[in-house]
Amino acid sequence: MAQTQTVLAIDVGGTKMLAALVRGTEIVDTLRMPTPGEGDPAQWLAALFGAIASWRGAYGSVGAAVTGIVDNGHWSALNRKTLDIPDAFALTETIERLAGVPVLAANDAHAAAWGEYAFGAGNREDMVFLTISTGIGGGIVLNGRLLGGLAGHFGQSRSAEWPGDTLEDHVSGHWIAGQAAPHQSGATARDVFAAARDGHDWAKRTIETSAGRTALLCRNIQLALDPRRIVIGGSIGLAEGYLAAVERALEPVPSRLRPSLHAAALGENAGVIGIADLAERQQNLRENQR
Ligand code: BMX
Repeated sequence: MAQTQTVLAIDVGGTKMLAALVRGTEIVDTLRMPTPGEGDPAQWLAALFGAIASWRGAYGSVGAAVTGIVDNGHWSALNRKTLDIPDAFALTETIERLAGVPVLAANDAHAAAWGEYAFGAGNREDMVFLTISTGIGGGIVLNGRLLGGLAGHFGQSRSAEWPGDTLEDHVSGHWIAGQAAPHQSGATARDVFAAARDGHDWAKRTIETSAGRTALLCRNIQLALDPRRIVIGGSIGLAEGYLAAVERALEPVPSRLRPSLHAAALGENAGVIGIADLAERQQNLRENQR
């Protein structure tokens, strides 16, 4: 087994970008910055690599976990309200030019699913990962294999309840913040959780509504895939009280149909740890094929 290499892992979400030097499951160094609201992916990536220029030479490959769909190294948005990415952006080619080492790119929730499966709350059993964050992302690991492409993009689900919108438009961080507008202008999702803690009914109702819709999604995932576990992550999914609210909404469900929910053990590091492992596996495969 090749010696554990240091991988540069980046996680580009709708709200923040995280860069980490990862060795196995050890996070050697990290840097966080907001995902710029304007410009294009080339500018966002140049800004991130500029901020970690001092790490050059410390890593042998890059793993990129990104919100949106990644097809053959090209990056596109499924929901431009989560992050406005132009169609088929040349992601791996751009990062290889910036980093000068091989790159593996995958969807952020897929990467986090692998991280939780291999090293976290997934316990290396058939599992589904759900990130409730700026959007709703998901990853599926069945029989030890991470499904790719559109698999797990539960946030894009449609309903006659809101024609033209997606499920995440009525559950996730953007929606929660939007519900605060009549009560607290400019509030973020984090402010809504604080208002709920302070006893404001409008905030508690907002969180209960979001959690109830997440509970319904989990019930449908259970019927579709019957995973041993559903692991919940993301800034909303891991916010204080959210998972408990989802569990409360599931209490009336008969036990055989009720999903087994677990909080993501790796927290916000699930994506970087997962993509680092996937990138290292690909690097080892390349070296063994030489
Ligand atoms: C959206 C979609 C998914 C992503 C999910 C969570 C875009 C840009 N993203 O459903 O690919 O996994 O949001 O994204 O279409 P996050 O930014 O909240 O992590």
